[in-house]
Amino acid sequence: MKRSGWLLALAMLLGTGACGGDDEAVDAGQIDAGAIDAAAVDGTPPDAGEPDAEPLSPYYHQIIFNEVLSDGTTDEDANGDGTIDAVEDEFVELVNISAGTIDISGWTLVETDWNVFLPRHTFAPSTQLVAAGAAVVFGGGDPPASTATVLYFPSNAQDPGTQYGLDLDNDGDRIMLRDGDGLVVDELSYGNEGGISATDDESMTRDPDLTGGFTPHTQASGAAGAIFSPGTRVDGAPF
Ligand SMILES: [Ca+2]
Ligand SMILES: [Ca+2]
Ligand SMILES: [Ca+2]
Ligand SMILES: [Ca+2]
Repeated sequence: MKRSGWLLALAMLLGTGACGGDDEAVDAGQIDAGAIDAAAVDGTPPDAGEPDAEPLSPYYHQIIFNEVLSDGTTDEDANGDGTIDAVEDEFVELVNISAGTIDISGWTLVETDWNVFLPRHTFAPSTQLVAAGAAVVFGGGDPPASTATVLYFPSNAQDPGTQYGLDLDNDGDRIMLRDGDGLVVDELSYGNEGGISATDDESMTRDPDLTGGFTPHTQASGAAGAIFSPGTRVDGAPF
């Protein structure tokens, strides 16, 4: 098969031409060829879209998704940088629910409806998440400074194809946290990817924090009308 045909076939396999439907509609020409070539070399199969199809990390569910804002077009500024931005204010909030500090250096966040091979964020060397600590990754912008227990990051993939930040589609997506070996630590599907319902104008959060199922943030116990709580519990208390 000619290279152009091979790329087209792979693009179709990845569903890259059919993603979006909201503000993150993309052009198939933005597929990261380097990432695809690397994936082909190491034999990583295209994602089958089945939650349990991938091997699990020894850290499976020791760090979990606790809150996700896929709709960056809310009436508030999630990352606190003074600008409400559909891409930059999206976020995922991860919490270490194990008993000890976990080194998350080289771990990645991946969304799977566009390009499973292209991490939206890779945690830098020497990144340690303490027990009960949170790590919040925003789509971009200028997040708050990290503290001893809450780490804040803008998504950092250094590639033109990552212009959509975390690329959390409003109508549905499947996101994964992978360890340094690429093994699944936690995953979350919402909206048209199955799993929990997608929400507009507010985040999806566990109620109660850490242990409960996901619900729209304003409906979580203690929210008091808050539409999200990146880096804190629903009621604003620290983890
Ligand atoms: Ca979005
Ligand atoms: Ca902002
Ligand atoms: Ca996506
Ligand atoms: Ca929260």
